[in-house]
Amino acid sequence: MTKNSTYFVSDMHFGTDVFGSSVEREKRFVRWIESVRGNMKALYLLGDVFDFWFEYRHAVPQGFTRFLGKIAELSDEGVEVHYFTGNHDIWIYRYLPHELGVILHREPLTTNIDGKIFYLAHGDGLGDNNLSFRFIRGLFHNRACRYFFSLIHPSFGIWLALKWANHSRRKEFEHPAPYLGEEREPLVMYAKDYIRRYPEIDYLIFGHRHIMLDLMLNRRSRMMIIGDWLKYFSYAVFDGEKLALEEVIR
Ligand SMILES: [Mn+2]
Repeated sequence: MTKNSTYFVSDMHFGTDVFGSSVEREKRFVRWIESVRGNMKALYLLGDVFDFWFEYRHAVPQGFTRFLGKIAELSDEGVEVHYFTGNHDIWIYRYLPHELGVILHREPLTTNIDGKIFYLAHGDGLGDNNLSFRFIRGLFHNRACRYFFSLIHPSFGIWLALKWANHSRRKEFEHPAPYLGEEREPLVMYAKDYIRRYPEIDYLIFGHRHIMLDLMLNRRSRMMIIGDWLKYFSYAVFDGEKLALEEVIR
């Protein structure tokens, strides 16, 4: 079988058990990869793969063995794997690209896949003017903050980070932000504005919002928010002709 499909997936948040066992989600992810790898030519991980990740000079967080192994296997056999940082795993540097052979993206990417123009991004910070979110995002991207965090002993630093991440996960779980509709949802507004400036874009694909949305913006451009692996176990697939938003069955 020729490999002709490109897959997009995001927001697995591996490492958090707030929505059920992370290891179980990882096993399910690996089963899904196995079920589609026969026609997978490229895989785009669109951010928040890990609930928390930090690279110390000579150490990385424990866990994720099945996921990391499967990604390494894919890239070793020639599948192109792209890794976008999200807002939970921005501190990715040399280790994952070097160890797994993934192509790292810190910014949105416009790319041609089988003749169609795709705009790909995690989606955090796009069209969203929430001040406290922007402040925290700025802090996380600050080099000095990262440096000082790296000086804290990992046993304490990772514990602290996971505790905080779990706190925000729990908040999201209890009060999920509802879809605000086409006129008010920040990512939709952002996409509409973006295609006014770049009308050649065929597909805009985002993660981050933990909702499933498939929306025609005009006769040419279509946007998708591809859900997550906490509630939906969803992904998008482009077979060279059509783009579909799907949920994993088992
Ligand atoms: Mn997320």
